[in-house]
Amino acid sequence: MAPKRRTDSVGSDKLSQIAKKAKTDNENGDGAVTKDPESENILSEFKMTTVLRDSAREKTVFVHGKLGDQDAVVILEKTPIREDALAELFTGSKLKLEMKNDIYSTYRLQPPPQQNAIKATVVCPATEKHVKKYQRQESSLVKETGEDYKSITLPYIEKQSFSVQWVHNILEKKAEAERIVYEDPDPELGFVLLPDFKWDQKQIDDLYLIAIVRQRDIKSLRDLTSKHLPLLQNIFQKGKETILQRYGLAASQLRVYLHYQPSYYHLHVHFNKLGYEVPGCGVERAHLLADVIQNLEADPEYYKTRTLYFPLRADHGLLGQFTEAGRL
Ligand code: M7G
Repeated sequence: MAPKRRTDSVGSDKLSQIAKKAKTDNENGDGAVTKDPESENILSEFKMTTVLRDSAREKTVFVHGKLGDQDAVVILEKTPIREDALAELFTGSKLKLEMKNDIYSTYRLQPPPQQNAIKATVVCPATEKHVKKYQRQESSLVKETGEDYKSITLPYIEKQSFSVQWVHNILEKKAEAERIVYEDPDPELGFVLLPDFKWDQKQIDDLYLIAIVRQRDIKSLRDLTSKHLPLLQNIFQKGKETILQRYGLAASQLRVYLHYQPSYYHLHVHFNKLGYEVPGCGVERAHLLADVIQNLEADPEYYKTRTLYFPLRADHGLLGQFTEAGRL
């Protein structure tokens, strides 16, 4: 078996930074954080109220609760077992036999502490929309014509969408500046490529980066026309080149796509390692960047005029708007 590549973590944010954010708003009020090397356990103060969702298969749990007087969502996720950690796992763990039958036996293996990390993501203060986003819910497939977009979706997202302050912080280097993998400063064609916060950067198997465009007025796929082709081609080309140079992963090993609907209405492109089955990479939500480019080359107004389909969760406000308009 070929050894799995691992990456050196490029300065992932420390929990202590989030602690600062939870406790005090910074002077700009933009939630950006400064580096602090110590890691204080703010989660010792976390008072959980509900488990919003958990998955034994994905080894994750989404918990809603309070950090001080603020609502918070904490996501805990067991991290993948790295091949370069196996030797230490075998030699340095405690093993307790659970059962033995013929040639079969199962054990409870207690790894050394450094092998036992859990990735923790904290959203604080969390809005009601965040709580809903992470709750398990049935979804319905919505059919949105170009007209529906203008009359139902656009007015809704102009009023109701998640704040993109975190995106502006990245573009202005107020947060995650040390995590940037590549940036093109051009105001029209430029973008910032950095690890998605779902990726702990410990192994390539679950590689996940996002490219955030510098232009601030492109909300989603729906806003794209042929005039954006140079921007999209630039992201595709430079994103692939950077990932090859930095992580040794060829373009043929990448899934590069946009979400429709996204959660955050500032255009960004997802780069995953092919084969990593991440939520949101299914056909009902992901649009391959290669297809988007081809569609715009064939028809400059493709995404303005096409009927697009996407899933919405039962409690999503936009689903209510489509129902009210008699479009479901
Ligand atoms: P999306 O298509 O708008 O929605 O993607 P989704 O979150 O439903 O997939 C936004 C992407 O940005 C997701 O993959 C998030 O994991 C990622 N993301 C969200 N936030 C708040 C951050 C952040 O603060 N930093 C980074 N690096 N990534 C984030």
